[in-house]
Amino acid sequence: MGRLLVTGQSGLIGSQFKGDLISLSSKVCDLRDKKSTEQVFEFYTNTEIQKDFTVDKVIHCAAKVGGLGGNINCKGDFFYDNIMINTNVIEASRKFDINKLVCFLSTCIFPDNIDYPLTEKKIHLGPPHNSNYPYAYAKRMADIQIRAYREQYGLNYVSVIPTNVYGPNDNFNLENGHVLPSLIHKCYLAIKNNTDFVIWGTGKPLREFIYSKDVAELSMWVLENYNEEEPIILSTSEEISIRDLATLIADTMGFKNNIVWDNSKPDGQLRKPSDNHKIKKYLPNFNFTPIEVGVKETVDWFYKNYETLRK
Ligand code: NAP
Ligand code: GFB
Repeated sequence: MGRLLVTGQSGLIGSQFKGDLISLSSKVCDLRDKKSTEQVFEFYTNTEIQKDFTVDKVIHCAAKVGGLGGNINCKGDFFYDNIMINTNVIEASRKFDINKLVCFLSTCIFPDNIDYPLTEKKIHLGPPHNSNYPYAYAKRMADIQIRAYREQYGLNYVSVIPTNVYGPNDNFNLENGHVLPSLIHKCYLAIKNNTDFVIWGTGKPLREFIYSKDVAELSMWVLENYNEEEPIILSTSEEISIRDLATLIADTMGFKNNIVWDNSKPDGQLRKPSDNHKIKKYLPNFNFTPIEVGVKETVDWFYKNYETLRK
């Protein structure tokens, strides 16, 4: 039984995989570089070097990731980095006999105009939202590469499709971060500086949030048990408006001043409701962490790690 290698292990989701595993981050290897990627895979799968501890399973979390602002401002980087990282990791996994690979997609890669809810079969049925099409198409190509490698090489490589994810060790950057960590950071500064809590857009958009710890637990189940060509959605299927999310964060952090809306900032995609029947079919008793609990734990982590966290 070989070892597990996790790419992107220093990130929000990757850091939730614990135990005896090989951890990769960009400081260890730039996965945009084919040669460096293959050198790392060769090293961890070489029996002469690793003896009985060679790697034969990979959870692939590494990616250039960001919120609405980050995607809008760096469209070229979001395409190039993600198409290179995914192509190199999936090819290196094939070349060095990795038996099982779990690749991370995202519900924002689905078509923007389509009948809701989003189901696994709808991934390629139309263009994604304009705010993140480069990221979305790069991720869709990972799905294509995996389907092609399953057909030609009979490889048991699979993909998961989480909704918006949040939790400890997220990116709390005010420009490029996702909405939930950005609002926690903004609320902290509004309390500290006794100012208004400024939220982008109208507050009308709806999002589904899943806790990073749940994503890691579900992905470990997928690694050990899921063998289908079709990706699988990881979702609570519970939508919350950005307005209600802002209120939840304000209440959790004890903010008492005004919440104001900056309509000069984009709303992005109005909603992307997903259908979680497939994962629920396999794991009918899985208890998703309620958002109130996850937000409280993330806020506590934020205060404890403010000096060193990404911001
Ligand atoms: P994250 O916190 O931004 O972490 C990204 C990870 O990728 C970090 O470990 C980073 O390493 C690594 N990385 C970035 N560029 C790299 C490169 N060129 N070479 C090697 N490693 C590189 O991301 P996340 O939120 O955990 O996302 C994990 C996966 O889930 C991604 O595939 C993402 O697309 C997907 N996803 C995320 C969400 C979400 O809401 N966050 C939702 C759906 C799907 P360094 O720390 O060294 O930079
Ligand atoms: O998480 P987020 O940035 O990205 O959420 P998406 C954006 C929603 O939150 C928009 C509102 O409706 C924004 O108007 N919002 C309000 C804010 N205040 C803020 C704020 O201070 N910062 C941010 N970031 N948003 C992303 C994709 O879409 O979903 C990524 O662009 C990725 O590629 C991610 O897939 C999961 O949910 O709109």
